[in-house]
Amino acid sequence: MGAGFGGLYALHKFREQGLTVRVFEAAPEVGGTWYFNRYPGARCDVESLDYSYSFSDELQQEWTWTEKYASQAEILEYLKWVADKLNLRPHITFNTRVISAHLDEGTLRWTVTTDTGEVVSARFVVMATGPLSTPLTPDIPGLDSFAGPTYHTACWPHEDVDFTGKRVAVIGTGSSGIQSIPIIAEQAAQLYVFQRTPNYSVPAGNRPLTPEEIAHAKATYAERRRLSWTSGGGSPHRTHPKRTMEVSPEERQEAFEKRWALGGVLFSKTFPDQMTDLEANEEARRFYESKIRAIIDDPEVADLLIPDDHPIGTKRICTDTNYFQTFNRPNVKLISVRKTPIERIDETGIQTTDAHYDIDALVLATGFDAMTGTLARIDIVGRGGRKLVDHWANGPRTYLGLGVDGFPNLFLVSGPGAPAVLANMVLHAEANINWIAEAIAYLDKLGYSAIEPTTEAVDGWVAECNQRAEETLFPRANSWYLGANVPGKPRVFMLYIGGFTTYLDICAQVALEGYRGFTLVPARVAV
Ligand code: N01
Repeated sequence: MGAGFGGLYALHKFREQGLTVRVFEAAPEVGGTWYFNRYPGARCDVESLDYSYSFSDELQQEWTWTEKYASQAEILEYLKWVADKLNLRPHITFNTRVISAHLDEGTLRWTVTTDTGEVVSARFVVMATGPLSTPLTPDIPGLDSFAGPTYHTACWPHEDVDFTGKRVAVIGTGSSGIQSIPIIAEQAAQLYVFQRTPNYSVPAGNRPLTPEEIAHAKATYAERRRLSWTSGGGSPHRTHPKRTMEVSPEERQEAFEKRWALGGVLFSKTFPDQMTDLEANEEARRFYESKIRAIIDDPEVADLLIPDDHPIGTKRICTDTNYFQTFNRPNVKLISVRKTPIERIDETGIQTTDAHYDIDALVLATGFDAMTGTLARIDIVGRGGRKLVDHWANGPRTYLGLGVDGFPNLFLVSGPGAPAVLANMVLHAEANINWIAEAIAYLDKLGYSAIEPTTEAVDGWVAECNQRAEETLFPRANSWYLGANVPGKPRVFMLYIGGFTTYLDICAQVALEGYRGFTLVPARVAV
């Protein structure tokens, strides 16, 4: 399911292996998250040279990225190009959403039903549905009564939206809000930014790639990829070799400056202890604060924009272009929803506890029901008629982020319990799919019909993920990593935080030991 980075590679890989593959995609085009998230300013926060398929040298030699951080439009073009080049489209059914997947315990096959009424039977089901693919609309009274257009960043219209001369409100200041606000501010007559929690954001330092940089990268791609595959986060950059307080203040400052110049989210990995030691984190936070205060003219606005409720990096650091400068513009007003909460939305605008803001258009940059939201909206039923949503009622439970007990032959790509968004998502998807492909080949070679993690293995992995998270500062933030952005969602850290390369080693070792922690069902006793 899904024709984004994960689904496209899965289709290619499985087909190469001689399997019969069908891909269902809700959108009319490939791209997944990069098809839907086309809001103004949308671009990736991982460098384009790294955020691209590594499995084919031909692809990485032929495609040429134009900017350090690729725009949504360029990434979408890339994925369309890959789909055409690898002739993937004939196997993808577009405009089709899977509504259910039910296990037949007798045959251990899955019956998959779509919203177009198609029913298919599959031995394996691979959920490449993405961790951030179900947009979250806030439960604000009166939202539907607003008379003007309302846009969600994650399902932006495909025709141009022009805010010229308009009074616009943006609710939400996560990555999507922080990227779109500067562009909307350039167009709008008046922009109101409704911020609940201030976020850390580091300037991208985006720029065109020079022909020399591109030539060098292409000549040394193998090494760049090797560094990425053996890193903590799937990119070729390494943290400083020493801990934060082991170095002199001058060396520390220099290291932070260097990371700042690199731009964006990797600032949270300047030193190896930054996300585990509060004193180290505070050094990074202070450096950050001095940089941001220097950008913002009004110290009171700066006070509102600088987070004081969570350590830096415990929510994904945003990657922006001119975000903080935007608040120096005369046509931009920041409203702290913490100080003056939104009471309701009416026909003409937004009513807070102290004012009414008249607007012509409303932008919701309010995020996603992440990691589990999309899976929960598909009726997935495993052994004994048990629904995945019930199985996960207290939070998602997987083994290696790849499999679920009671759901044989159902695989997840970048699922809960994997590093997923804590790593470069393209390499992460490749790694998961390579593992799944090898597992299927192993089953077929040795005459097994199915693979399913044991409950014991799942319990162990959930405990491992929790323990790893507890050793870090991450649980101190009310982030979507913990489901904290969705009212009523169990507060569970949903990612494996032990590092990309460590995770890959564990997955490889499990396979090497004959799929330790999985039950393999011999074909003849599949009853
Ligand atoms: O969503 P978010 P996002 N009233 O959940 C606010 C990836 N991504 O779409 O923090 C008022 O981060 C909410 O406030 P609070 C990336 O992994 C990557 O921006 O809950 N405000 C928050 O400010 C990222 O982390 C890229 O208090 C409300 C905002 O809405 C992830 O996607 C670009 C509210 C939601 O922020 C999600 O990012 C974009 C309410 N009722 C996304 N409800 C790049 O690669 C919610 N909010 C650069």
